Amino acid sequence: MHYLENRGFIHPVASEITPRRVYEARRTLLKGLAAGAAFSALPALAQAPRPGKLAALPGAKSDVAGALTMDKLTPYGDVTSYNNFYEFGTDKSDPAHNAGTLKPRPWTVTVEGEVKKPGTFDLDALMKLAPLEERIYRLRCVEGWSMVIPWTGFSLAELVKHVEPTGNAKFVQFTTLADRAQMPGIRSSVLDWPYREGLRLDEAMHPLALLTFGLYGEVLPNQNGAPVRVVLPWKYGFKSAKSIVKIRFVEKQPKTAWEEAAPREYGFYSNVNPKVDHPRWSQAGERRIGEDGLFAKKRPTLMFNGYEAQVGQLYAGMDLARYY
Ligand SMILES: Nc1nc2c(c(=O)[nH]1)N[C@H]1C(S)=C(S)[C@@H](COP(=O)(O)O)O[C@H]1N2
Ligand SMILES: [Mo]
Repeated sequence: MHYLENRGFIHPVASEITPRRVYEARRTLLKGLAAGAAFSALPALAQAPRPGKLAALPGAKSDVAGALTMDKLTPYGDVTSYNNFYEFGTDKSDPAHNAGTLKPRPWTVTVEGEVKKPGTFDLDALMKLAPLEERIYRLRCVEGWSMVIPWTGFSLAELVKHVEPTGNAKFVQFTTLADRAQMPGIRSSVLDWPYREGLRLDEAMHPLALLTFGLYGEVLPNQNGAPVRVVLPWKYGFKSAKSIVKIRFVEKQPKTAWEEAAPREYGFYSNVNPKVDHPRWSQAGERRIGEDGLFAKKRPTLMFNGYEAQVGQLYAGMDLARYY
């Protein structure tokens, strides 16, 4: 597979992982000091897992995302060590350190509300609803950094069609796990738990919206939202809810956890838009994790994160400054 170069050596012996990664990190640091150059924005943690450790997932390559497969992949070590998953703490390194307590199996996802076929899916049943595909998507965090990740899953639309929304279903709400026993970050009141997100029904039906079970050809690492999350590449990263336990079809636009926390800063739509700034910072540019150093000039952020040709029609005629 073409991302092998990013995966380093395959199936390392366990004892070799940490010393080698520590060594590499130290070497990078020394090189940076010697040259007076900017370091790689975020050095990977020695503890980060690497491919070969988790169960493999099949998935035929899909180019539903089109041209963006030209982007260089973000190294696995960065994808799995620099995370936002506040249920495990608010520092970028917290999820990789703390998410070992998450139990991704057994797991169920309950589908309810305005559907003809509500029910509770066991994870394996859910994964069998459609063939798994591998899709390379960019993920652009609202904080101004981005990654390029090979995800495994299938279009959320497959699940939506399966449960048959009623005529009253206009929106979809996602609720994620909030279990104090598994998630140390729940003790903090940084957000009102559980983490909730939402989409308009037509957004949820868009083929780019991915119900995601894996990355880099393996099941999702806990810190990336095991065992099931969504990935919505044209929206800011926080819309891509991790560790989903409930999907509810509703008539009225549901409130999201981020809207409740800071309504002026985080709207329901949260489409990536370089022309609409966050109240406290510009959204015009971004830093690609693993590629752009801390002091490098930011690269321009693209409308809808580069997926405008695919999703622009969903928002035709809407004032995107008002519906941010
Ligand atoms: N349940 C839950 N989902 C979440 C978050 C979170 O804190 N809790 N953070 C979001 C944010 S802000 C981002 S940028 C992405 C990060 O996904 P990644 O760590 O897999 O790159 O997850 C999103 N999903
Ligand atoms: Mo984010």
